[in-house]
Amino acid sequence: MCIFDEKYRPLKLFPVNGFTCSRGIADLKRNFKNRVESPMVEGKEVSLEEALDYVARAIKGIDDKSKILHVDYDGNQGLFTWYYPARLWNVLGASSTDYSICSLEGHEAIKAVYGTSFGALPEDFAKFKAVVFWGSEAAISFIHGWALLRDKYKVAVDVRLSETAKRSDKYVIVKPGTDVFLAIGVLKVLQTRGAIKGVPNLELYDLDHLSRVTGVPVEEIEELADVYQEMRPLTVIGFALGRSVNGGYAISVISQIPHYLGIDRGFFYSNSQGLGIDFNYLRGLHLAKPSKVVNMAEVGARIKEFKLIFVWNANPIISLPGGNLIKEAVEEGDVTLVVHDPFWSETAKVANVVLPAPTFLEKEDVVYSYWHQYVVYNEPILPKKGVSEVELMAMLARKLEVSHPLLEEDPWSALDVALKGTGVTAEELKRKKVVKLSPKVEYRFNPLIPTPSMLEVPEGDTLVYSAHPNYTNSQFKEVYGDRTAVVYNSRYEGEGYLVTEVGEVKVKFKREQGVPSGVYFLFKSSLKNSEGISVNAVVPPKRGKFGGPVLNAKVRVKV
Ligand SMILES: Nc1nc2c(c(=O)[nH]1)N[C@H]1C(S)=C(S)[C@@H](COP(=O)(O)OP(=O)(O)OC[C@H]3O[C@@H](n4cnc5c(=O)[nH]c(N)nc54)[C@H](O)[C@@H]3O)O[C@H]1N2
Ligand SMILES: Nc1nc2c(c(=O)[nH]1)N[C@H]1C(S)=C(S)[C@@H](COP(=O)(O)OP(=O)(O)OC[C@H]3O[C@@H](n4cnc5c(=O)[nH]c(N)nc54)[C@H](O)[C@@H]3O)O[C@H]1N2
Ligand SMILES: [Mo]
Repeated sequence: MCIFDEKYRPLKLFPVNGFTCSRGIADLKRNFKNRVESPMVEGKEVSLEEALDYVARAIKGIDDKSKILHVDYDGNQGLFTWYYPARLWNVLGASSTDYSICSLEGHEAIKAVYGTSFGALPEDFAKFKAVVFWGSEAAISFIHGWALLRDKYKVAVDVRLSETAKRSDKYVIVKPGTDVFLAIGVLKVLQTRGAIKGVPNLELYDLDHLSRVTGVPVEEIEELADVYQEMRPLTVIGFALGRSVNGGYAISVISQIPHYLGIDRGFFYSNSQGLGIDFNYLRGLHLAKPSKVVNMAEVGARIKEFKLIFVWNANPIISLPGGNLIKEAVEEGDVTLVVHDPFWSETAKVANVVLPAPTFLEKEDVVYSYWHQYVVYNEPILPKKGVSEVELMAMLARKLEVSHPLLEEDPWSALDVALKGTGVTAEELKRKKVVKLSPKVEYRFNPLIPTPSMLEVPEGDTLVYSAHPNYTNSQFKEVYGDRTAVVYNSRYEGEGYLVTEVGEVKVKFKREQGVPSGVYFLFKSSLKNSEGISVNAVVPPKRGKFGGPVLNAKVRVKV
């Protein structure tokens, strides 16, 4: 392994600057563990031909193709791994998810204000004196951004004493789901001081009331306003916020603070949708659309609508609300589950058919970022195991005897078209291996301050999550161990249950300083309990105002 470690190093290029996280470091080691070595059908090793025949038969047997659902997410952010393969399913007229699980709520909320969710670029980070990490565990989840911001004055707004809060100059602890009220409080203080003007609806809110709802003393709201007024910080808006109650409105209001203060590109959420990469073209949506689109919070709850689920690049039994319902439907024989994964994920373990996928170290791909404008040509450095997503979908198309212009256009040609709006070509990327996109971003401004009747006042106990340094969601247990769910909180120790209106799940509770009363915190890398059931089994299929799943569920505890 040392040879690889010496030879393959993180790019020295800005803004990655030659270092990586504990997962990047472990990738070469992980590559040889827990791999799906051969295609499997109903627990038996078979040839790829046999497995594909089985899948093709199952697909042909379903007349109404909307009863086929493909579930794919971001296990690997390659354009050929994740996006392009959706073409086959769109050509077939299968159902798709809405790709909402991670960040849709925030994207839509910011777009409602600015027409784009594109914010500060790494190059912009340098010009700020200060930064507010709002619902962002950047010290863990965003280490390259964190490193660039090392010398800035830092403020964290979180529901608990996060790593980021501990390592910041100042922190504000807010009650879960009340960030929108805090952000309105900041605007109200600034407007009262005359530092900003023209913000609508602020007269509908009273500062003492905002303080009570958020649990943040009035002086602290004023101090946060001081930071905004005096230091004109960058605001890093965390994805976790979008999955909280009132999450979309919280993000839209937070994103408006820099605008009212006249801070240019003063927020960063995720720049992926403003880079100019035409993801819809890669997925073939210009010529073929899914027959039905299902919100990712509802896949479990709506499982009865489907006969076959095809999963790649995702681990939905663990990561989606009601993932346990997918598992139960497979076990009862109501649904055929096909999984394409390099590793024996929890979802692969219960599948009827498992197909081995190469890792990113073993295949050609093109990788982009949610943050910077570099696109990287990913070349294989290890012998390939299994069959790539692109190959797999082409083979399946042949077995199914479907042809369509979308399937005839090879991935590189499709990429070339998809990059049209970015200022680079696929040929240039292949030649230079790393290219910098030049996104054209246009901003407009539509003020969006919700009135009190548009908001929920959260009450009771709330589940919250965060990224763990050693895992990417459910990945990397091969290297860092398979941990089970521990719920950090202020009151309980030992075994017990999390209870919601959709059920209960057994977990371990652990008292932890820095987790306020009413907050139940888990690492999203260990959602699975000792019985193999994900905490998502009790997360109801609830959607936010902008369509994203609300994962920060209201819970009761039973011990
Ligand atoms: N309750 C709760 N649920 C959550 C969250 C939370 O905070 N709380 N977080 C949410 C978030 S932010 C996200 S992004 C989602 C993530 O949800 P998922 O995308 O389901 O998460 P991962 O655990 O990363 O699973 C990715 C799978 O892809 C596989 N994979 C890796 N590389 C490749 C490849 O090249 N090809 C193929 N075919 N497969 C590959 C991995 O082995 C793994 O099994 O989970 C969400 N779920
Ligand atoms: N090491 C590592 N890095 C990762 C990942 C990983 O799994 N591991 N996952 C990647 C992915 S898929 C994503 S989406 C990003 C996510 O990265 P972030 O956007 O940083 O989101 P989270 O890590 O989910 O949580 C951020 C913080 O939000 C806090 N929080 C929860 N609810 C609320 C609330 O209602 N209000 C406020 N103010 N704070 C709240 C949590 O306590 C936590 O400290 O990270 C990416 N980076
Ligand atoms: Mo995510």
